Amino acid sequence: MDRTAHVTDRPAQRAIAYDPGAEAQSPHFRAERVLAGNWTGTSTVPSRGLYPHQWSWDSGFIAIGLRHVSPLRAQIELETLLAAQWGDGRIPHIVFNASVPLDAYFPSPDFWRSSTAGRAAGAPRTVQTSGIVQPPVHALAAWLVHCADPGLSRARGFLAGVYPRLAAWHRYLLHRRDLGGAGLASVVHPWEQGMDNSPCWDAPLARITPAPARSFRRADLDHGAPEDRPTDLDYGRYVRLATDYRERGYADGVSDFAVEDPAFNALLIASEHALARIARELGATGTARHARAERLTGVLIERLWDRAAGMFFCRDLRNGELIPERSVSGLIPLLLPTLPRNITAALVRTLDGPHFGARLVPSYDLLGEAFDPHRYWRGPAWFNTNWLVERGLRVRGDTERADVLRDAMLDTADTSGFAEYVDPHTGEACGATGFSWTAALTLDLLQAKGANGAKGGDRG
Ligand code: 9WN
Repeated sequence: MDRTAHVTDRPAQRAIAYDPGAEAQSPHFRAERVLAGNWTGTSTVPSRGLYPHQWSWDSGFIAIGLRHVSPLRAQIELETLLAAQWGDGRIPHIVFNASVPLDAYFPSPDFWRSSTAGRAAGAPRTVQTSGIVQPPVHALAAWLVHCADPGLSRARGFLAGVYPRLAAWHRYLLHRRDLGGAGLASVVHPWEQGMDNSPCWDAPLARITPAPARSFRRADLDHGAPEDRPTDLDYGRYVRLATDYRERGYADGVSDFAVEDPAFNALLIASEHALARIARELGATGTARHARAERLTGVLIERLWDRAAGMFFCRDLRNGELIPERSVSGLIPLLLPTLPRNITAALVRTLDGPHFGARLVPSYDLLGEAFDPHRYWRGPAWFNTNWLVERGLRVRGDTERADVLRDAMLDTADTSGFAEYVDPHTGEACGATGFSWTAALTLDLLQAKGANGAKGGDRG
């Protein structure tokens, strides 16, 4: 695979040159423009100001949308990320761009010190990365990217190049991160699960002594309103956990924060199914991977399903208990093809009920004590999680609900200026605008809507 390729932003330039008048009016054009503006030549930043490097799960979602405008760029997006994989198989949550000033984002490369502190775990020597991970959406993304242009993919050997890396990534999660010993992967930092300040973390984080506020400088507040962002106390704890992990050489084992999360594991299982399809395309059978994914679905239910709540919860491995907080994470297993009918029916009831029934699916329980419609992952609706729920409904054949959610997402994404997150009731924009995965997933939904009309489709 060609990891050094630099491609220009041809699709967007073409669109501008061909039909500026009509195109400029379309959400497709505006979404494409966001991605063009955030493209660096080898990957896409989530947001020019707030997140000026490459993020792991962002790149997965970005590639899923980008495949409709440039399958080549979508392939390169994933290849660039995978080129920064560590020897132990982990895909770092941030790949730093060396040309961006250190103070543009915190924690910066001089905090993580990956090439020195991560040496024993096989961190790359030339590129600087963080030492933690993010949800494993990558194999699913790679498969969908392949399906968008199988000819190009085969000609470039895209799947053959990414397959060993994706397999090593899943091995890392299934072995080194099975801290609970039941087969599920655990996260050791709230940033790893991707929903940084979710109320699910309040209890496990309360045990962590925060790093003193004067020991670090947040860069996020230069770009975002403090009331939309995590608090200083949250940040103190994030810094403490990351520092301790770094001091252990990023070795996995006993950790003060260790949680089994439903969305993280559902994405791992969905990606394991995708890896089976990739293996098949490459000439193997893939049967063992499908079987493993099915087995893991059973473990997910055994470990994290809460019948009374009608959804999945997180499990805190420090005390072995379920965390009784309703997060959108607990609805995302709807994606899984082998979930029993009674569980999917309960999840759909929960989705429609008072805890989650809004214009867009909120990140957290509308009735929860900690609910805040504007603060980051404590209530606002995010487009990646809504896309996953929409896909789950579609997988179940629930076309009507999926169409309603899709249309609300499309409308809100465009009118909010492709916001990072929005008020789940009003759609009011929060955080950054021109956010890459919001634009990318808009393109994916528009494509499906265009291709399949009101019926939708599986976009595979
Ligand atoms: C920390 C990039 C990332 C997303 C996360 C989101 C936010 C970072 C931050 O931005 O996290 O990784 O600085 O707040 O919570 O899901 O991947 O868009």
